[in-house]
Amino acid sequence: MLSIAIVAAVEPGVNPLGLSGEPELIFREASKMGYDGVELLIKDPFSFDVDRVKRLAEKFGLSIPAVGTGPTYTIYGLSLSSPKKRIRERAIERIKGYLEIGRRLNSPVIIGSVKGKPKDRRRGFKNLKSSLRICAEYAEETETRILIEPLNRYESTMVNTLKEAIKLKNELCSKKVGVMADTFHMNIEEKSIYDSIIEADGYLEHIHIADSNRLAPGDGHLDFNRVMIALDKIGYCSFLSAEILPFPNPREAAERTVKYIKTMFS
Ligand code: LER
Ligand code: MN
Repeated sequence: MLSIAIVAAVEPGVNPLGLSGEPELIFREASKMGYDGVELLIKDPFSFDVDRVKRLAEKFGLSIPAVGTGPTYTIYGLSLSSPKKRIRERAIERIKGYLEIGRRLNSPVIIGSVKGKPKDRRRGFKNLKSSLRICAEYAEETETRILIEPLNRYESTMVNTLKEAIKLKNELCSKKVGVMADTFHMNIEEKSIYDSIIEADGYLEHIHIADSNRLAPGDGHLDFNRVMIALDKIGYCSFLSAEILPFPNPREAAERTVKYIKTMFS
């Protein structure tokens, strides 16, 4: 059975692809709209009020299917592939902070933008791999999970396709590392979104959904019917998490998404 979540930021100063604002309001609205979960995009893993969102998730009967780490790179400029050792160390420290949150919420931690965009790709990839080994060890110690998310080439030069994510996952040889997808990035990088989903059979643990232009599903030219058929073929039964531009406004985009996707569930 598929579930649907909306990405949300509850700290000030985060530009979310989804909802943003006061946590109680977000959880209340998401449950009223018919969502099953709220995926948290977190800016500061060290000051984040985990107990509060845990209480709210319980109060409104919602899951927290994943924790996003993007601001580590997009706000603080830290990446796991940086040529500078100190930058990588700081990025790793933050990811450990996110994994602590993941442990308390029982949610996997997404490794997306924090993979970075180093000029020297070969060296960057070596650095990324050694940083991820440290993160994976910490995930093993804390019984948490890391999900590698391929992004489009304009946002990261490290891991752009599902195939690359699966290869990296296998090379890391850790039971605590998995793979996720994002239909917006796939539309730019994959030969076929639908075939790539089928080829990722047995690997996909989480999915971000947005249309071709990152608007709400249905507002672009992706064929979500075919996405659903491909997901059904591989028996995917986890979350579809809407990571969408807040247009025409955050609430309307979130409402349109849940309505559109739920008609497909049936
Ligand atoms: C950024 O475009 C994105 O898709 C995020 O999920 C990655 O951190
Ligand atoms: Mn994403």
